[in-house]
Order: sequence, then structure tokens, then C-alpha cells
Amino acid sequence: MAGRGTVIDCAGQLLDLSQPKVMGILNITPDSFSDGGDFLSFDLAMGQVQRMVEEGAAIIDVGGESTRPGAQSVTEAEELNRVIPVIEGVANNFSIPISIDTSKPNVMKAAVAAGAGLINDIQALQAPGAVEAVADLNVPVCLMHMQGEPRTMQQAPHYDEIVSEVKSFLAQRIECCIAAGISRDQLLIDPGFGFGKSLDHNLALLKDLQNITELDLPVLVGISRKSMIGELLDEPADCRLFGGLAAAVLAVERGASIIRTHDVKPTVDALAVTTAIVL
Ligand code: 9MG
Repeated sequence: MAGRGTVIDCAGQLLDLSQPKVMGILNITPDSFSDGGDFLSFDLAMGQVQRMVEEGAAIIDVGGESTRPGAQSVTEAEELNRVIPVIEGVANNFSIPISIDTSKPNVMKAAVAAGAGLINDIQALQAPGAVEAVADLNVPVCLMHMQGEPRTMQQAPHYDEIVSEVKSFLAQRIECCIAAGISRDQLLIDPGFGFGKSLDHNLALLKDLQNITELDLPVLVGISRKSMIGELLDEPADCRLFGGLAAAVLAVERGASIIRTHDVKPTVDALAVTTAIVL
């Protein structure tokens, strides 16, 4: 399968994608849609990392700014205050790759200095200075598609043909990164479920995810507890686990290499069964 089989070097910590892997979410935010405020204390955050590592997470994604629809942005200083002590804590106490969920070049730099080994950017390095920062840092980066910006992205998302538009955006960002000196083997891509997309857009993207894997890079998928599951089931965020697992399984069957989730153990188990059948 395209993009699968790659080993990603996350600043010395290897992420082997020969089998699909689970990325555990650690939001250090007061306002994320599902776990906002849960891990604001350092000890609670470390406890959650311990749990996710024991449950089989292959990488931890640390974020200090909520990206939920309607979220307000945070200052660089506030984001640094939230994520840097936690990244240092994870790097000092666990042997696991750490990803930093940010779009700000200075946060990327400080996070890598603190021990992060992968940049997860929902803006696909479009912020001024971001491509150059990642080229200098020499770490892998996940480029995600989003239409609009988190504050307003769900107001009226529109596409003529969602899959080809997302694919050509990602292809363009890949070229931009390569032109800036980022190696192709340091790139991952993500169609950005829920980021400026209606339920129909999300479903079309998931149905045709194989089309995105034709870009021949590892594909990361984040669907955990998102509103597309809530809309299908009419359930709040804390009751969307089983629906999210169905989507994760189908994403892996269509070629996804990494599933980003709040629910590590159920996802690890679901993927173990899926890969035994389809890989
Ligand atoms: C930070 N974040 C929230 N949702 C995400 C998703 O679907 N993909 C990636 N890469 N990051 C996400």
C-alpha cells in the first residue's frame, strides 16, 4: 500500500509504519472539544501519557491550542507555556516519539529543542516562516488539509469535488516542502477530517481515501470523537467511541498509516484485528 512500510525518523525515535500505528492525543488546552481542561496539570498529563503508552500508542501528539470549530487562537507565549514543560516531561520519562501539534514556527523550534520529533501542522506549513523552520529543524512533518480557519471553518464549507481538491492541495504543499529542502521521506499527509468539511464531504473523503494514498506518502487520519461521528449517531463527544472505531478500521483498510485518537486501547485492538485480515 502506498506510503506504508516507511520508517519515519522522529529525531532519533523511530516510527515504523510497516503496520498502522496509533497516535495518542494529549491536549493541554482548557477548551478542546472532547478533553478540554483534563490535562492542564503536569502530573495529570504525565499520567495520561503513561496510560497511552501502556495501551499501545506509538506516538504522542501534544497540542496547546484547541483546533475545534469556533476555537479562538492563543498567543505564542501561552502555547509555549502549555506545551514545553509537558514535552520535556514526556521526553525525560518515556521512550516514545513526540509530535507537536502547532502551526507556529517558534513553537515548532522550541518543541523540537524540548524533545519533539515530528511536527503536526493543521495549516500544512502555510504560516510565514513555517516551511523554513521545518527545513532547518530536519524533522518529519504531517501536512493537513483545512478549508478556512478553525474559528469559522464549519460555517459554509464548499467544494466542487472534495477528493480531487484535497489531493491537489496536498500535492502542492508536498512540492512546496521539497522545494524548501524538506526531504520527501520526512513528509506525511492528512485529509483533515472535520476541518472545513460537511458530513458529506467527510464521508466522500473517507470512502475514497485510497485516492489520497496515491500521493505515495504515509496518511494520518484523525476522526476520533469528531462531529461527523456525532452527526451520524446523534451522540455527544464522549459517546462516539464505537462509531469512531468503525471509521478508523475503514481508514486503515483504505491505506491509512496512522490513526490519531483519544481512545488508544480500543483503537489498538481494532487495528490489530483489521491488519490481521487486510494486510
Ligand atoms: C490537531 N488535530 C486535530 N484533528 C486533527 C486531525 O484530524 N489530523 C491532524 N493531523 N491533526 C489534528
